[in-house]
Amino acid sequence: MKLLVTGGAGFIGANYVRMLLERGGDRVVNLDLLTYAGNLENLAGCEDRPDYRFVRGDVRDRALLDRLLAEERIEAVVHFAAESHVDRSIDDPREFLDSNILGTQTLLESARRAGVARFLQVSTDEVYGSLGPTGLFTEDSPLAPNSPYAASKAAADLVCRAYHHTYGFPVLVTRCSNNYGPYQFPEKLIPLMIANALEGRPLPVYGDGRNVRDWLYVRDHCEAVDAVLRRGRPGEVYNVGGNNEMQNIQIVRLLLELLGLDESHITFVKDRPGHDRRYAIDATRIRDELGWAPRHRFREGIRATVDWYLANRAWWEKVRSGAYREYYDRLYGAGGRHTST
Ligand code: NAD
Ligand code: TDX
Repeated sequence: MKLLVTGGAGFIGANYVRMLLERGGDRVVNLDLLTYAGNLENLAGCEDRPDYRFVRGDVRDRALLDRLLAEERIEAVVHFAAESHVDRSIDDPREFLDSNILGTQTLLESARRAGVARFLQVSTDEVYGSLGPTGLFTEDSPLAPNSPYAASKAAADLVCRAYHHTYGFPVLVTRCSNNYGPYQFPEKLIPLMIANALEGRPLPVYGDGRNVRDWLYVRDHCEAVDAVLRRGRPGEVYNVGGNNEMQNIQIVRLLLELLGLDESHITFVKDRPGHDRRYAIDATRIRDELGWAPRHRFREGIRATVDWYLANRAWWEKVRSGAYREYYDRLYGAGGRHTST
C-alpha cells in the first residue's frame, strides 16, 4: 500500500515507520514538521531506502498535502502528528488546538478530496477523562477530556467522526493508553526518570505518585494501529491497551531497581493541575474483531527500554540540551510549577 504517515519522526510514528520498513511491501511517505519532538535520528538508516521518503512539512499546509497525496498516489493516511505532552498543553494550549484540531481537519479534507481509501486517526484514552478506582474505558464511554491536550484530541476525533458521517469518508480511530519504549522524548514519565537517574538528578513524582496509567510497549501499539488500518471497520473506534495498570510510583521504583539505584533519588513535587487519577482500557473490540493482543510483557518491555536508553545516551543527551533545558528549568526549577513539596 502507498501510505502517508504523519508525525513519523516522533516517538510512536518512528517506531511505526521502522516496523513497516522492516516488514516491507509498502511505500511510506513520512510527513513531519520536525517540531522539538521530531527527530530524524529516530529514523537513522531508513533514509536511503527506495520505499521510503521523508518530507518536512506541516499537516496544516493544504497546498503541500494536495500536492503530496496526488504525486505519491497515496492510498492510506496514518495520522500520528500532534502536540503530545500534557504539561506543555497546560503551559500553552493554543498550539495544541491549532495543530491537533485544525491539522487533523486540513488533512481529512485533503485526503477526502484526493480519494484516499483509509484514514487512521491515532488518538488517546485521555479523551475519556479520568476513572475512579474501578471500571474501564470502553469505546462507548463518554468523551470528558480534562487537559487542553486531551480536549484537542477529543475535538479532532469528533471532526473525524463528522467526516465519516457527513461524507462517508473511511475514517478509523484508535484510542491507546500510555506507550513506552525506544525513541520516546525524555519529557514523558519513563524516559525522563531514566535520564534523570543516569545524570544523578532528582526523580520528580507528581502529587502522591498514585495516579494510575495502563502501560503498553510501543511496538504493540504500532501493531494495533496497523491491524486497524488494514482490517478495521471504517467509522469505528478501537481502544488499545496493555491491561497493565500501574501507579507512577511503582514505575519509578522499578526503574530505580533496574538501574541499581536506591529510592533516595525520588522527590515528590507539586501535582500537575487537573491531573487525571486513573486510566484503564477495555480492549475487547480490537481483540475480538481483529485478533490483536499485546505481545510484550511489561517486565521485558521495560527492561528493553532501560537498556535502550543506556545504550543510546548520546541520543537523549542531545535532545535534552538547548531548548529542552529551558523548558525543564521553567517547570521543575525554583519557582516552577513542579517544585518540591
Ligand atoms: P511525539 O510528540 O513524540 O511526536 C509527534 C510528532 O509529530 C513529532 O515528530 C512532531 O514533529 C510531529 N508534528 C507535530 N505537529 C505537527 C504538524 N503540525 N505537522 C506535521 N508534523 C507535526 O508524539 P508521540 O508520543 O509519538 O504521539 C504520536 C501520536 O500518538 C499523537 O497523536 C498522540 O496524541 C498519540 N498518542 C500518544 C500516546 C503516548 O503514550 N505517547 C498514547 C496514545 C496516543
Ligand atoms: O515528571 C513527571 N512526573 C510525574 O509524576 C512526569 C513528566 C509525569 N508524571 C506523571 C504524570 C502522569 O500521571 O506520570 C504519568 C505519566 O505522565 P506523562 O508521561 O506526561 O503521560 P500522560 O500525561 O499520562 O500522557 C501520555 O499518555 C497518553 C502521553 O504523553 C500522551 O500523548 C498520551 O495521549
